[in-house]
Amino acid sequence: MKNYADLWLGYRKIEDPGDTSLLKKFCISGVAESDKVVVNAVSELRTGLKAMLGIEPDIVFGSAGAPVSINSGKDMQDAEEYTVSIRDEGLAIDSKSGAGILYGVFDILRNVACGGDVRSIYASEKKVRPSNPLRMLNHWDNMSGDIERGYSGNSFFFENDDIVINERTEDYARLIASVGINGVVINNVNVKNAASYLITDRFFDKVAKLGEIFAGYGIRLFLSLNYASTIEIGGLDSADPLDEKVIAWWKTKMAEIFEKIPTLGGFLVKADSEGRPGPFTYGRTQADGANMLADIVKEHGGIIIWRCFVYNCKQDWRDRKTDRARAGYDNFMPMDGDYHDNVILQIKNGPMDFQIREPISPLLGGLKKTNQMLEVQIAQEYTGHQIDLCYLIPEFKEILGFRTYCSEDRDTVADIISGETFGSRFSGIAAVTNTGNDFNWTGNYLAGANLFGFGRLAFDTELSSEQIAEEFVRMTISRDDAVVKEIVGILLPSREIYERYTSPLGIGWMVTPGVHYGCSVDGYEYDRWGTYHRADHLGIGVDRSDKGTGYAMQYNEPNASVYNDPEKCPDELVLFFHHLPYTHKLHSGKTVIQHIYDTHFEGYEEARELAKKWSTLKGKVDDEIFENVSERFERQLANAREWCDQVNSYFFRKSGIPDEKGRQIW
Ligand code: GCV
Repeated sequence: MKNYADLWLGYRKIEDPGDTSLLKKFCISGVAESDKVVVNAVSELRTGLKAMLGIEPDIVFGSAGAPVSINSGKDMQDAEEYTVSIRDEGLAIDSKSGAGILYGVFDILRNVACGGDVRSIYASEKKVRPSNPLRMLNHWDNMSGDIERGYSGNSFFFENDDIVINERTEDYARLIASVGINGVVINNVNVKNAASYLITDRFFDKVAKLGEIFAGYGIRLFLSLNYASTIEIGGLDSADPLDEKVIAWWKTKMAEIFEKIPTLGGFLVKADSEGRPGPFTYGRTQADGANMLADIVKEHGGIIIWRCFVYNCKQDWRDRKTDRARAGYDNFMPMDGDYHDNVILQIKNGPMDFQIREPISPLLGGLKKTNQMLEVQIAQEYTGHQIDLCYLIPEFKEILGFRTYCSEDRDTVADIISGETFGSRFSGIAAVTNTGNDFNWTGNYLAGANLFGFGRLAFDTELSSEQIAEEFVRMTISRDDAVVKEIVGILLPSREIYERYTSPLGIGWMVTPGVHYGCSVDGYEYDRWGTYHRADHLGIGVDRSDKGTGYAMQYNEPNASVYNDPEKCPDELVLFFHHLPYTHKLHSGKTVIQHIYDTHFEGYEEARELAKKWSTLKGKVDDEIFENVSERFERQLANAREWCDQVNSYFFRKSGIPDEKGRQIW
């Protein structure tokens, strides 16, 4: 008996399946039968159909093309395309790669599991090409076994400074491949303990084994790297990217690493940020650092994913022109075009740090000559720690749909990261993942919707939040239409509800310092001199207009002008960009202060409604799931109450303006 849940690969039996004749015969073409990914795909098809329908299908193979080796670029994305069609009263799956066949299999199994009518779904040939070349999960798992910003137990990769490989490892690969993930970084970007660096002889065999398991599901393994490894483990006194000794050390090291771990895709690097070493120490640029490593890994087919989360966490906020939000753009824009072609810059969705509402980073659409990747976070660091429900897919849809005005057409974030806008070979999307070794993988069962949804959306950015939620519920919890409707109805508004009882109008950061759960209105940990929100008795918000920090001007027009003007700026971001009197009228017609009061009271009530809806599902969903989510809702309500009371009383006391609806403010 496994000590973890199957989640959406549970393949529950279908009692009344209707016409299943097409599912008895399959023809797989374009690939070799012996390809490891194809072998896994066939095994999955058999397992799924047997469990759901009791069918043991005939599977034949058509002609095979030349084998495709897994890589991280556009050519892989092309090879991952698959078609499913009806042929000779059976189903045919065609692709140029094993991964494509695997995705075709999961397409069919998903439709069966969701209760779809296979005959009509595949009546005309279904051709699917992933929207993004790279679709990655970033683990912030430490070798000790704990997870930075982990809310669902410990790591299932590491324990006591060693690597764990067991049945769960393979099932994890299956789970994430089933939603289209094709890259995974297994260790934290904060690579700290030199004694347990994964790029040392001590770990090569096990990392290679992990790489093979992932490769069997079309997933490439990546590692986070300590930029100063030359010093930490190399015995050198420098990590200067232009120093010949440093370059020589990396050349030898990389040759060894790629020889020992042949499936490795490359590295993810956090440099010059939050205490991590980087090229700035040597007066070099981020491009110098990234290019040095990229040039060396190139001959091994590797890529360097370099994070743009570079800011000075020790900045002196008393200087009102200094602004953390500006840092990404200020540090990376001047070198647009300097990054070599196997470097990808990985950019957090917002300029700060995964707050519940931020504008889109101006680097996305600012950079025009550089490979770009979007980084989002499904680990709910600032969005409720997988205690509070926060279905993030609607937020990701907004991010992807944002028009950057970086070109005449195809200018959305989705267009840019797909590689289409600028014709990039390497691009894509990564999520800081929300998994751990809890029985249900994500702490809260419903947080599984973010893991499932991230993968589905990364694979097909056109899918709606609703469709993704519905698939998740049908595959993971219940096929009963009424139950599905209820749970989808709980998931969909949860992000906006969370926003309402926490941070209004884009203000952010009012969380308990360090922990990032629970309300602390003045809690921004990096400003020892004041408050992040800059509230006084007259007003609130950060002036990022051209009269303030100038951040608004980092956007392309017309976005810059819209954000720069409080009259044009969308309400939900207005305090991110402007310092405004509490009496300022929003587009909604409400004053800022009344908006704060209303959203907090409403948010709390809406959270209560969600919990109430969930309570009606007792006996209609598995008890384990029911109890897990109920217990989380109980904690969420206490948290929401606390937020509502603290925020409202804080701003009532600051502003002296009563709630126009006369509600009790504590
Ligand atoms: C992995 C935030 C988090 C850190 C995280 C960092 C990052 O600051 O609080 O835990 O470090 O982002 O993205 O590198």
